[in-house]
Amino acid sequence: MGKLDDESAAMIARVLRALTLALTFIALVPSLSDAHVGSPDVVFDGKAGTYDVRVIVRVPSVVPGLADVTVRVLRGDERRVLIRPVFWRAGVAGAPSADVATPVHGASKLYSGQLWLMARGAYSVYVTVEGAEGSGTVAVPVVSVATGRLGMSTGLGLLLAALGGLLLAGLITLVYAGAGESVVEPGTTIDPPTRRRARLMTIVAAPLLAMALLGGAKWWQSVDATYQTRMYHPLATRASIAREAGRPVLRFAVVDRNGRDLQLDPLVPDHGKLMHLFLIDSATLNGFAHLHPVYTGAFYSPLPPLAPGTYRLFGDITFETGLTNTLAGNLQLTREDSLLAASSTPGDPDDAWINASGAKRIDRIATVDTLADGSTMEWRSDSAKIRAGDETTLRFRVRDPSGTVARLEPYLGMNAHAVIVRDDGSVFVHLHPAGTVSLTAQRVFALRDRGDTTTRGRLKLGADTMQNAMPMAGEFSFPYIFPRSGSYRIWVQVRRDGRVVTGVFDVVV
Ligand SMILES: [Cu+2]
Repeated sequence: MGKLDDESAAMIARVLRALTLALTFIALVPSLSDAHVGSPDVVFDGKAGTYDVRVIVRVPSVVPGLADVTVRVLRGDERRVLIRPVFWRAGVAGAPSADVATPVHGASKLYSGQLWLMARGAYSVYVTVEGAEGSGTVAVPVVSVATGRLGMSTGLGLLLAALGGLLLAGLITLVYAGAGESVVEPGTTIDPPTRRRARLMTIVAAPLLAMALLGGAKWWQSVDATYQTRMYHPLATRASIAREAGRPVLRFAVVDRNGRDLQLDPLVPDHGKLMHLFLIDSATLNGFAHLHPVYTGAFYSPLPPLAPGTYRLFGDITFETGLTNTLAGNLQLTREDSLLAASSTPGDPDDAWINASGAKRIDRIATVDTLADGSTMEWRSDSAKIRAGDETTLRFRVRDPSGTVARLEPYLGMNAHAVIVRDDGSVFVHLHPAGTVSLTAQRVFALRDRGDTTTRGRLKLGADTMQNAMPMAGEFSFPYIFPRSGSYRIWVQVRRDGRVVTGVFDVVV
């Protein structure tokens, strides 16, 4: 290859400089992360057929992205474990085939695997256990949303820019050589007209290549912009107190950018309620209410008797697609509202509230809280300190005033509910003994698989059959992964003798 003459070299250098600048700019776009009521890991304790399993799904922050799935067989003689991602609209029929989860080296009865979540929306991870007792499958609902954007490190950006520049220089050199050297016999020198032609070709080709490159950059920027508009953003809400016949009524609505009420997509009841709304005093964490508002364009509930102050609101809802969401908001309670609410009656028989400080959790020693009806709730010791990011099992036992383990009545279809909040409000989760998953979302998936939808894709839900009157054990546990370290308060609710009682505990993770 002949030497490039000075003019072409200077031009190529200019193009390269501009190109490096453009590529560096693209590489340096900051990565965004979105604040959410952050407890993204999914933990499920339950049965796959006859096998007891714990399933943990660590969802990716980007879509498409890889979800990490861990399956622990707690009881049963398994031979192998299969995992499969099912998208709500595609159903089992449209889902990719199952992957065999690999046994985790050095651990028994523990399996792991990765699944691609390709689309945004409600997914279910189908876990199948095969073994001596046949085969059993359970669906673990997972919400697939993009909460983040993967950024490129400056180093990698510069390296790619340099490599791209090299490629472009190579291309330009190829054009120059193709129009010049390649048309003359080997060993002979290029005559001036051919050289002029080659130079001309290069001068024409360089801006064309640069334009192709800029076009590529533009395309990528538009892909990125679309991705960002479709990233998960918490829905904006407005909470206020209205008066109805002299009584304070809490109004909670989803609003658009201009502050106008927004109608929600069709919801399905979870444990027979469209919303499970929690009010938590943000200053002291002492005031706590668990309410079930009615929905008529906005959510309404009589205000429970809480002390004046600023409250954080967390409202759990489930959409027909099986997608779950927590609406977050703030509410200022004045002294007058609080006084008027003192004599209010609950809007729903399952509403409950408490105004109490927590019992401090001391490691390795059981922590006991006395409940409103004289019974006690004990947080049973486990061997080690609770660590952020590790799976933990929170075990509780309720004893009646005489000291024997209490029989519980089902509260919202289950023997116990727990709410965990980080003291700054940045983490909120509503737990059941089955974990973080919404049992309604699980049911929605089962019904969709059976084909119980209308022609327009709407779901036909029968009466809620979750409620039953069977007495339940006074011992229960919640599987959970604390997302990060900090101070947390835990409210544990059970029903005894027709009354909902709440235990309050504090823990530092
Ligand atoms: Cu509830």
